[in-house]
Amino acid sequence: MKRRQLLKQLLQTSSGLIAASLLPGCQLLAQKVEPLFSLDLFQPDSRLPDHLITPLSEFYVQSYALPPNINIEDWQLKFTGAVTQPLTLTFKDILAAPQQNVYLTMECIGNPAGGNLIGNAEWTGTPLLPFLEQVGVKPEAMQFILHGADSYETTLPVAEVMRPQVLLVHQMNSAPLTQAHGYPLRILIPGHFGQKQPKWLVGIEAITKSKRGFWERQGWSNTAEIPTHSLVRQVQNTRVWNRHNHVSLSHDGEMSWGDGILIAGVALDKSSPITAIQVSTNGGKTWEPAEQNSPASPHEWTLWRYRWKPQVAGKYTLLARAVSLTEQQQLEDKNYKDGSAGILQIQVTLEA
Ligand SMILES: Nc1nc2c(c(=O)[nH]1)N[C@H]1C(S)=C(S)[C@@H](COP(=O)(O)O)O[C@H]1N2
Ligand SMILES: [Mo]
Repeated sequence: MKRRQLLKQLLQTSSGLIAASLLPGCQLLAQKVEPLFSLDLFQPDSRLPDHLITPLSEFYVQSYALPPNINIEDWQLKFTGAVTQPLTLTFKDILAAPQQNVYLTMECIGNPAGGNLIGNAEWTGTPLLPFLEQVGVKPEAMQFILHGADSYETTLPVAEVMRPQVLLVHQMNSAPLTQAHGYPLRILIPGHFGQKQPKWLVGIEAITKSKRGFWERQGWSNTAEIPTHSLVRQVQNTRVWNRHNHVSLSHDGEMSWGDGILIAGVALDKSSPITAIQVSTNGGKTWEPAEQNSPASPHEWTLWRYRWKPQVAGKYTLLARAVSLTEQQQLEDKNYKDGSAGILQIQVTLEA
């Protein structure tokens, strides 16, 4: 088989996960792409929604191997290593613990500027901390290894995992996790890229020295903290992303540019609120403030919109950058293996 044919076949696999794992940063081929934001946002009296949930059909899947097939009756979560009292939990134990819902945006560290390896969901689960207190983490423990049933592993410092925000989750948008997204249980470690959040979680092991995980051994950031960054997702009624960043608008007609153009997107930071979104329609020469919502959790993406009122036809380069309490997004990526924080350039042609 020719390489092109092979790629085509891989891209057509239903879950897209083989494609995604063989070709880092590769986009799942879009079905019909609906606008992400409602054009009602164009009405002056409208407001940005509080949450924007990524439909399951569009939520990226990134798995280094095929997903394991897990029988819920056999599934166990084992706490081992440098702990005083090793513990084994069944799925019933997880459901019997206090439950909470959180909105959290998951993004792959391999997501290029403006890419689609990002999605937002409401997750349901229980905090990990009480279980760790129950097992008694020994003072000499330095890190935890988080083990997936597919033999995936990643590590984090003890203090990072022993935060009250760290959750064991079994539902995504009020439905059990699908097999591709980690059924029956995954861990959420807020502030970090997806690689630190194992799916099909089966083991939490305290270790007394440091170790690198699967992707970290291949040079990806060992801290994998999410930088301050913004992504343009829509120009008028057209979705935009890294592989679809040219938009042409006519002067007249229903979706013309004559009455102004809606630009909308999302922004994310590791742990602090997004304080400003700035939009440039001239390739970065000047910047204007966009309007944003203020999610209760800094781990859910911030939504923003900007009304552009161009006066003359022509070609424009559109950029959006995010500012948080700690950082301002830069134009170029410093090191893509730390996660992309670069800015995608959107080319907009306004016809006369
Ligand atoms: N067990 C396991 N967990 C995993 C992975 C994996 O391959 N195996 N991939 C990680 C990576 S790199 C990312 S970006 C997220 C993706 O989560 P999603 O597939 O639910 O979007 O899962 C993470 N958790
Ligand atoms: Mo990832």
